Amino acid sequence: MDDKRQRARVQGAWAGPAKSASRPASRTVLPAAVPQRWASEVVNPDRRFVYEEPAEVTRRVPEPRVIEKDGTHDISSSPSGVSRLRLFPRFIDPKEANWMFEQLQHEIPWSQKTNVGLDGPYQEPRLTCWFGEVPYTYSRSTMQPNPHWHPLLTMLKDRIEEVTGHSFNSLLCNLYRHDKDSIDWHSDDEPDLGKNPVIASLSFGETRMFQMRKKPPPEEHGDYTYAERVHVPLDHGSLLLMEGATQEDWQHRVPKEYHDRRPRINLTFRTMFPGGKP
Ligand SMILES: O=C(O)CCC(=O)C(=O)O
Repeated sequence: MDDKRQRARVQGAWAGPAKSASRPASRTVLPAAVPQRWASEVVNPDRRFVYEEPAEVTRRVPEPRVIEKDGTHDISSSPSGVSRLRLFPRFIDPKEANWMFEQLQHEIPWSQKTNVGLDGPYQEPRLTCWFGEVPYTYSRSTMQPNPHWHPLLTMLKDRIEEVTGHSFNSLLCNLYRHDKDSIDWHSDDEPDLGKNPVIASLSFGETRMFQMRKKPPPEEHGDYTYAERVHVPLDHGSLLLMEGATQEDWQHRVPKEYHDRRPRINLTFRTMFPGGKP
């Protein structure tokens, strides 16, 4: 068990006047099972056991807030600003989404990227493809510029820009081949994305859980045990927008699953400002 929770103990105190101080004990007849040494408490209604919950017990791991409904959801507010999600569960009609998924799966030049971690190089547990005029570096490995947008991707970008009012110049595509493909906790906060980037995330195929956790305050020393959490199931054809301070104040991931999952494609449209945001 977690050390902090193990230390939590039930504690309390006897309230009301002491045995000798108050009125005489009533003549209540005690059930035979009540031991004599408890008698004064049982017969004297002024002496109740008051449960005092220790501070550590009140600190519960919060249940995740599940967001499934269409609309704008402000998930936090801090000196960095409001962290805002906008969910469009049926942004693409399911029938249209079916043929789009097939095209994207077969026509995008997917590959497996090698990142560099503290223990050396490792392959990402998913396939990716980058579109944009500038390179994209994360996890100490760079994706080269690729201006050859597939026409379907250009059409989707235009549709998203029209509906959301935001414009995008780059796209990271992710293909989760099965339940063991995933993306680990991170924020989209690379310097070229500028402050408060808007990320538009469009999903096709199998529903996977998009999980978020709030970055802990300094006194937690990087411990996320009690961090606020948000879960958003991302279905076939759904669009999720992350806006405001979401990347500064939150992390997100798509975890591995323990049951079979069919493939899923996720397109994350962004705007890169290589020389800094104007
Ligand atoms: O697959 C997803 O929904 C999330 C992808 C993601 O976090 C990313 O590309 O940075």
